[in-house]
Amino acid sequence: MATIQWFPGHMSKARRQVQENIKHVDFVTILVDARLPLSSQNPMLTKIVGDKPKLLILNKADLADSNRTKEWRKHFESQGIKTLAINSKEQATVKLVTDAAKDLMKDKLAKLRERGIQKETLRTMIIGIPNAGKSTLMNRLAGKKIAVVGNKPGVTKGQQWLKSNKDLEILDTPGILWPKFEDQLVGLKLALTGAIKDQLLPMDEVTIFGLNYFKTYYPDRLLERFKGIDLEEEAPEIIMEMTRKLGFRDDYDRFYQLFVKEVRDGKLGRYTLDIVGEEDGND
Ligand SMILES: Nc1nc2c(ncn2[C@@H]2O[C@H](COP(=O)(O)OP(=O)(O)O)[C@@H](O)[C@H]2O)c(=O)[nH]1
Ligand SMILES: [Mg+2]
Repeated sequence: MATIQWFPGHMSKARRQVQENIKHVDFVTILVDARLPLSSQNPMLTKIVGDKPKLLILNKADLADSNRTKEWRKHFESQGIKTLAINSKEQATVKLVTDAAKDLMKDKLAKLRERGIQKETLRTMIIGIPNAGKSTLMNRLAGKKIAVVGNKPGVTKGQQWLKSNKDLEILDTPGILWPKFEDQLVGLKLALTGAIKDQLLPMDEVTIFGLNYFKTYYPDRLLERFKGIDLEEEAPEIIMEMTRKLGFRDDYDRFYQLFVKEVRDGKLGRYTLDIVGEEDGND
């Protein structure tokens, strides 16, 4: 779990680092949590990435509601953004990302070929907020052999290109950007999925938000997991009832911990907290 506290100084440093590294890549790999395709984006993403070709990856797709993932991909694609939904823990990811990269860059590569330039290897860097899965994806793409490709002039000293295969190389330092803070609802979503530290928001609020969300969109999951739950009741009553039924007496904190952990671990099934059309990006 990331422990970064973001202050304005850290933000501008993170932004500078990403923008410096972006100069050396052919395209940028933006990693978001598929459960939060908007809420887990950096609020200044468009400005930071600029004109570089982008591949928007919805990671942790194995934890997300697959129908909503489809809707989100359609939404982004309709804005001309190339997307992919993956589980970084799977080997199949390597081919998916490589193929998407080649597709994203096919016009550029064709133009280069016309001019007699045969460019084989595409270079990218992974950027995203903490916990999006940047390290997991990078390690997956680089494979066990972690073939170091050597320093490239201009890239910050000590940074290297990791070879995924003949078509793809990844900068070994992912760009870590800050999450959205201002919006209360976004904060609750980030907390419920574990994208931000638990200390940042009260667990009772996170639990109530989660309970209400599942009540509205996935009531069957609650009924199945918490037998005897009365969905007609308001969240605080449900919490009291369930805490007692689980034998926790009046230790509500214990219920919050349990509930939030189970939601994060997918014990209540796959879910997506952002809904297409309900909110805008705030770039
Ligand atoms: N289920 C699932 N978990 C993932 C996936 N990608 C990353 N994770 C988990 O998410 C957590 C954060 O991943 P990490 O790579 O450290 O994120 P980073 O902070 O962006 O580098 C870890 O517990 C990973 O195991 C994925 O595609 N599916
Ligand atoms: Mg990491």
